[in-house]
Amino acid sequence: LALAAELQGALAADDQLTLVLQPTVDLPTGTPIGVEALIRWHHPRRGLLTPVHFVRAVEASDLLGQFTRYVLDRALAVTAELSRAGYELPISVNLSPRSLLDPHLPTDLAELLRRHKVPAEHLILEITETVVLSPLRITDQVLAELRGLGVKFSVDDFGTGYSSLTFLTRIAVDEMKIDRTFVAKMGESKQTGAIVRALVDLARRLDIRVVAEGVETAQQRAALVELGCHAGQGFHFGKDVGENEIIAEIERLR
Ligand code: G
Ligand code: G
Ligand code: MN
Ligand code: NA
Repeated sequence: LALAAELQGALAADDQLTLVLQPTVDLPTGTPIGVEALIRWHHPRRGLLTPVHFVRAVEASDLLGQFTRYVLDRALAVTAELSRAGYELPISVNLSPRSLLDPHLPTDLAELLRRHKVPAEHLILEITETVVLSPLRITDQVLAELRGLGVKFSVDDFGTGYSSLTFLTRIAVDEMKIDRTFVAKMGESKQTGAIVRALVDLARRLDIRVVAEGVETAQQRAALVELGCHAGQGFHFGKDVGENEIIAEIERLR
């Protein structure tokens, strides 16, 4: 059976598709300021699958809408749970660019936010720059409606595509995430160091939050703080944990 066909069963099964969660922290203090949701598929035969193994197939199938709603539903449930535990932390959800061609997404998302009683500002939609590649009116319409709900937008993996700068003019973005390939090399390569410096500077001039992905060492953290980078995410602070471990993880980081 093709992966996309098996996804139908996984969406119904409820225990096959789960989220792992990774905190985002305030870089100078290390205090948690948010949580990113990442999908995992516990496939009955193939074992644990990460997004690289199946998201492309989902995007090409007619199950993308259902999949996207499933992830949003589950992520908002986590946020509501954190809120009940006393932690008002926004959740970041990765959206497939093609979801922005779905004209029903904004109304369905509004309903999910209501159902989970999560304020729209506590949802950050992470979009990779490839969205820019579909300069369609429908995408702009969906983006505008989502923005109208009050949800936030983040440009993910910033710097790896070729339309980054255009993207920043296309919608009002609230956050830029510097791709972890830059963070990994910033200490060794003068060129990469200059790029990270310029990206942090750009974000600050645009008055948006800048998050460094893949912070693995104290040196990287210190260098990023020095450059004025607001936030970070990475193994230096904590790796991703399961849905029932996230409260303990937030408490550990506080
Ligand atoms: O968790 P992992 O490192 O394997 O994630 C790799 C990438 O997969 C992420 O950077 C993100 O772009 C994508 N991803 C993770 N979760 C989701 C999801 O729920 N939906 C979509 N469309 N992409 C996701
Ligand atoms: O594309 P996106 O940045 O959303 O992908 C998130 C992925 O990055 C997750 O799969 C997560 O496991 C991985 N990740 C998170 N922190 C680190 C890190 O410090 N180093 C590396 N190599 N990967 C990380
Ligand atoms: Mn992401
Ligand atoms: Na990403």
